[in-house]
Amino acid sequence: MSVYRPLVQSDPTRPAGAVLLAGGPLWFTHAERLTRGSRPELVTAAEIPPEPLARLSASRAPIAGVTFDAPRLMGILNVTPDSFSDGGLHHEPTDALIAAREMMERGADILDIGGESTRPGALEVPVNQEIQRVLPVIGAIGAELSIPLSIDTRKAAVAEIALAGGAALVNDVAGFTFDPDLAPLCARLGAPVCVMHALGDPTTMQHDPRYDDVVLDVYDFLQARIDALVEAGVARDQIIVDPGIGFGKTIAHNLTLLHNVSVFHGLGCPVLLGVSRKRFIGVIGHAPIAAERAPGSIAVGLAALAQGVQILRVHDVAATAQALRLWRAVRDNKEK
Ligand code: HH2
Repeated sequence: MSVYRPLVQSDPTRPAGAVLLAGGPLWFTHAERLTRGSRPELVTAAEIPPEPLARLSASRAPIAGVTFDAPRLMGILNVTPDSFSDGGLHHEPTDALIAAREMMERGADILDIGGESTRPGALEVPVNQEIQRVLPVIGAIGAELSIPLSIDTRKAAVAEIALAGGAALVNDVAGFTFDPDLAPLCARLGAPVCVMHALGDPTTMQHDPRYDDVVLDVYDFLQARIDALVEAGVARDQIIVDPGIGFGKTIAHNLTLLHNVSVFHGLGCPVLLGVSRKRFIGVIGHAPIAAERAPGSIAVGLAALAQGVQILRVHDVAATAQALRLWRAVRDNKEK
């Protein structure tokens, strides 16, 4: 089976035969056909079979009230003592609320609340402790701010309480493979989901990860998880996909996925990407301190947006939003 990586363009003047990517405004006339064990082949859009072409081009439905006619930012709010870059900063609901308000005012479209670090080597947090961390924060933000909240959890018990408390999306870094009750719960409650690829669990995932073909392996995993979620009753148009940068991946794996990221549009879902402050940014960008990795994170994020990625998950909302405004102004030759 082949998959198609659209070669995405953005100029307002489009040639005849250009196909809108995910409903526009980006478009493509050619794609790379990727097949296991073969070299990529350049094909025209007209050579892509109807089914994959329809998935590449269809508009994406809004999810949790967020539309995908423009790039969106998901602000990260970790309510953990040990997250790799913002651990311990937002432990108290009042601190989390201040951070949430600032992210919202500075350009976040959605906030992702997490009570369990999934950095490499992290240990599992007991359900009750995870709930005690996230629930007061979700309550405090929901009472004051009007912004969709995502719960970053692998566990049905945590998701259930977070959704009842006002969260609007379930973001599972284990791709709904950790807790068999999570997908049926989301289906029952009609909750949208973000399904991310990870190889192994956080405790061991960076111990020599290997792939047959990293792009196609991650693609096939996400395709299988979409099928399983739909089978469990989750609406297909309420699924976001994420290749899971840094989760069981070497730097070379991360770079290959990022270089080819537009291939994931072939899954027919909005694509979310989390590169913010991750280790490869520090290594390639010569920035050993995680909090100093905004420039590299933004550079990688903008490159992904140029390939049509719909949502960036970021720590540095204000800096990313500023970069995004300028990037779009120049791309579209328009001040606003
Ligand atoms: N990365 C992290 C956590 N959740 N969710 C999605 N969908 N995609 C990601 O890339 C992703 C994620 C890890 O980053 P962070 O939350 O900053 O750190 P920690 O896991 O240490 O809390």
